[in-house]
Amino acid sequence: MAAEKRYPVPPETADHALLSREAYERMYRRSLEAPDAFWAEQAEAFLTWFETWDRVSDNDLTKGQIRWFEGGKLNVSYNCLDRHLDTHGDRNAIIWEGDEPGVTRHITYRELHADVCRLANVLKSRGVSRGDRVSIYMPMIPEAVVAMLACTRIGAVHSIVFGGFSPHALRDRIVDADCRTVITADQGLRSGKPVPLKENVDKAIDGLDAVHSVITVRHTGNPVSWNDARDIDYGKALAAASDECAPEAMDAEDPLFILYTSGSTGKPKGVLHTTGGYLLQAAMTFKYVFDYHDGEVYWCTADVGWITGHSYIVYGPLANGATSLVFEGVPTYPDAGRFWQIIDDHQVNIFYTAPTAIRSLMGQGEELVKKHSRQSLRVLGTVGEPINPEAWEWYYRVVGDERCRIVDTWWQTETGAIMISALPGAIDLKPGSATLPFFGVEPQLVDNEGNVLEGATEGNLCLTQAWPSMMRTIHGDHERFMNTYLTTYPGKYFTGDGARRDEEGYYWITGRVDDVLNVSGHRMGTAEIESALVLHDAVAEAAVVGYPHDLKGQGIYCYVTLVQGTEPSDHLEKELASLVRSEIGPIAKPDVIQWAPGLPKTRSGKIMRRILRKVATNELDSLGDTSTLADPGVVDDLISQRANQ
Ligand code: 6R9
Repeated sequence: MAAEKRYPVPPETADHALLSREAYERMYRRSLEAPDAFWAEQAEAFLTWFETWDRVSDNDLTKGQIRWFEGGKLNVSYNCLDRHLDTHGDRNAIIWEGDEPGVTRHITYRELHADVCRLANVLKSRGVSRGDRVSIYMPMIPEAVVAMLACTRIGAVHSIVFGGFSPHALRDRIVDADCRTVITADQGLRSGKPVPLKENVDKAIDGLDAVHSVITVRHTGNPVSWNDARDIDYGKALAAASDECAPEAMDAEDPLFILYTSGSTGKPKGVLHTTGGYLLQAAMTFKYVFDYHDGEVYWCTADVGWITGHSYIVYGPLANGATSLVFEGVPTYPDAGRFWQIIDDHQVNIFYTAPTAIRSLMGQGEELVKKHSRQSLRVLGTVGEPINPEAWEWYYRVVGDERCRIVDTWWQTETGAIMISALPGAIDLKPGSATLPFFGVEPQLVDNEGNVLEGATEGNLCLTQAWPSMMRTIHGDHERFMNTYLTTYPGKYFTGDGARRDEEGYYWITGRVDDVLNVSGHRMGTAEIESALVLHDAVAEAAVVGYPHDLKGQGIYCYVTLVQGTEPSDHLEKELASLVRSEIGPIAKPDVIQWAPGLPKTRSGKIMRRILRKVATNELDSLGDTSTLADPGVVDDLISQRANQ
């Protein structure tokens, strides 16, 4: 292996940063040696509590019991809004940049607070109260943030569904979480094209009588169908509502939100996060990982439909009183210089995006970047998938002018907050490595039998200690929570990722070791895509694997076996692609559909995905042992079929 590149912390960065190397090491040690004392101090420092907790932690991973700050009372919207009003009520909480360049809005903390109270009152007037679930299906507009915070104000539990999901996927999530209220917009906008959100909601809740209220923001203003008994116009309702609403005092362990994410089997899981621990760790990681200094402008390009949007567009930044930029559009509209234009227009200091965006913009050349100044930038972050060193170097050299620190942040929907990342003033960078664990995080690498691997090595990534923002359960299915995360290696949380650790203890995430794909930073279960494909009458069986894709990180490769007597055709291929689109959404569109006369199976009928992955990547010399196959001839057919396609 070539010598690893290293970018030490420049002395001037270290001088200006919140945490030095020495402070990081001291705090990290304390977080593991005296976790309760450490987290109690942080909880005091970062959050405002109405009442203090009875006990800092009460965890037992073998039972799937995770409790932090129980008995402590607080309110998330109070922490994100009210407590900032005296000192910086007139600071922008949100700078909104619309899909169309030049369309912007600035919303101060005071204004956001007033709208959150108004919407909270509207929700109350519809009978929504503590513990009720509310589905949010919105474009990236400030009202999405208002909707989230209004739920937290009254103790309702939000369940955000990404606006790119299909009506079918939305319906499943509404039903699973038993949401009776939906907050949406008439339409979203992406690259000038409308996204029919209200129409999708109407389809999703058709026949679901339990849904009593659909609150719709007029965003594009285009006509949408309306049901007076159920539909509420957001603008009109807020105009008539009071801007005062006392925050509910929630227990630290009361549910805050449910967010669905894909696993290796079955339907998406409703990951449940609770109030105190989640908010604490979102706030604390935001401040330290991005080295946030009071008054800076911060921009995360994620969507609030993903965990990154929850923790690092809304809760982390607002709990710190920061200005968070919310962007409705896409990186390439009207051209691939849009990000850099926005950074200059709004003088963004901290920028957080995904490797897939970096790779696609890298392909457009340096000119589009260089024509914008980007002088305001100080810290650059990445998240969502491993970043290849070439993309890292480009981000560092071209976007950051070799001046900005890069934080490659590894974490998951389930972890709630960043777990492994550099800290700008404390940790030397190595391109492609997420570097070192955050406070309270004790990573461990284990082999497939669960043996703990020491020193420089590679293995399955586990976390041994519970942390405050850890998911508490899967909504409605605690057993599945245990089986997915806590029983593979008993007593530890298993991440589903593989990782390498080098001599200096730096972590290099190698990607998923289970049947979860990561396509452009979006998580998808192979099983979900397979279930969609087999809904087609012509399909007997389907198996889906990932393969390396230059831009998306991974592409979706589908093997499809047709029922007897059905012939493959381009038409059928299109039908299958559109079936997946309507079942899940455009993000799950197959990249390759290969017709397979049969699938490689063991004698017990288990599909051997290892072989399918090899065929997909054309690594035919290393198919491995095929002797356990029920019918080894299947593999030859797949290989010749692949060559003919
Ligand atoms: C935050 C988020 C989680 C999965 C995770 C891993 C991959 C995320 C990464 C990364 C390498 C990083 N992942 N960040 N891999 N380096 N910096 O993305 O949550 O959507 O739940 O995905 O994403 O495979 O297990 P989520």
